[in-house]
Amino acid sequence: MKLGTKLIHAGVSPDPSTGAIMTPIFQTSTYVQSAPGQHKGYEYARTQNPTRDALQSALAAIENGKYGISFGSGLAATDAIMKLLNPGDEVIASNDLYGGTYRIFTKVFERYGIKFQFIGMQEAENIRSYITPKTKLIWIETPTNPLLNIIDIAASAKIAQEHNILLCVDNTFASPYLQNPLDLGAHIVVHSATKYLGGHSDVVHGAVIVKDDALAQQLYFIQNSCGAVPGPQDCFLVLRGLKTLHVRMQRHCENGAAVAQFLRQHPKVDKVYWCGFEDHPNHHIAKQQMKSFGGMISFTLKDDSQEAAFKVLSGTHLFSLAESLGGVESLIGHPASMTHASIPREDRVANGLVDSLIRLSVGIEDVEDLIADLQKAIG
Ligand code: P1T
Repeated sequence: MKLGTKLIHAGVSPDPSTGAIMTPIFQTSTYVQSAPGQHKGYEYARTQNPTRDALQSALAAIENGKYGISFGSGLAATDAIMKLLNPGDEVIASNDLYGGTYRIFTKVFERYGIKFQFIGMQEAENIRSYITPKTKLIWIETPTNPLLNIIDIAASAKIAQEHNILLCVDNTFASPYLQNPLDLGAHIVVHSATKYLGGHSDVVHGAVIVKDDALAQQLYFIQNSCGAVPGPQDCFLVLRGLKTLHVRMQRHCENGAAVAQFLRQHPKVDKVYWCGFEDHPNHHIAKQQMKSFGGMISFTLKDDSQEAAFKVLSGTHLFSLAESLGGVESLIGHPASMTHASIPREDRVANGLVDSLIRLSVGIEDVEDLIADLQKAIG
């Protein structure tokens, strides 16, 4: 079955009691048993919920995995994956990544004795020199947030497999419409479903997808034991969002391409970060592993003062100044003070995330209006 059909049908079937085509929101904390131990497969709602079950099955299907495990946020999903590790274990992570991911790694899990190395992975072979006998996990985002670097998933997976290390890919920026990391050899896919999967800026949600039975059992155990589960209404919203992911992503990609080209020819714009440009350092890898190039773009102005960047950030109307991404409406953000403020400035700047960087999540409005909005703000 192809992705568009899976997005609409996977995991859902008419409600047996009424025929309702939409999966009901099972807003309940518990389930009645007819005698101790005699129940319909549901005992307590932290452990199981039918709305969550439908979503988890759909998530597994659209990432070509076997198991989907849902969480209350993308970071709760990350938290669960990190709990697969033990004190003393080491993680190699890409040096450009969501600030909240950096924060949970360095401020929470380092305290529990896990060691992190943040490295450039544009050359996947670079990973090899950081592997030690204690390395248990390689963590990548691709495209990265916010600099849109591309990391070769298949090459990273090969290195991980050779050393018996888990490879986790945060697929939030690409979504399963653009790439399926499990098909390229990754062991774990994680999503902030708050973004493209939900797609309407109305829910916070996280997802983990795996193929391996034992890994899935460990993750379900952590989901239930630690309890960072999503509510049924949020599961319903993500399930509904999924149904249009392919249609939305197609437009995000078209609009992203047009906005990237517009910015690139603008005389006041300096660098434009978008993996669809032929001269993007890893464009050839993006072309291999992605179906198209997405709607996330970052850029700087030739006037690299904070004042000039702030003028653009507060000068758009259709692009709303806000954290987050992947919704139908366009957003503009300032990573240094917003989404990536938790990364120390010297580390940020060393990796290219300068104070004047502006990030766009290009929505699915009419692109002529979006370009006019940017034109007005940039001047
Ligand atoms: O916000 P939450 O659902 O907990 O997801 C965290 C997360 C994980 N991974 C990536 C790649 C992300 O971009 C995020 C959240 N990012 C933003 C809020 C942002 O504006 O970049």
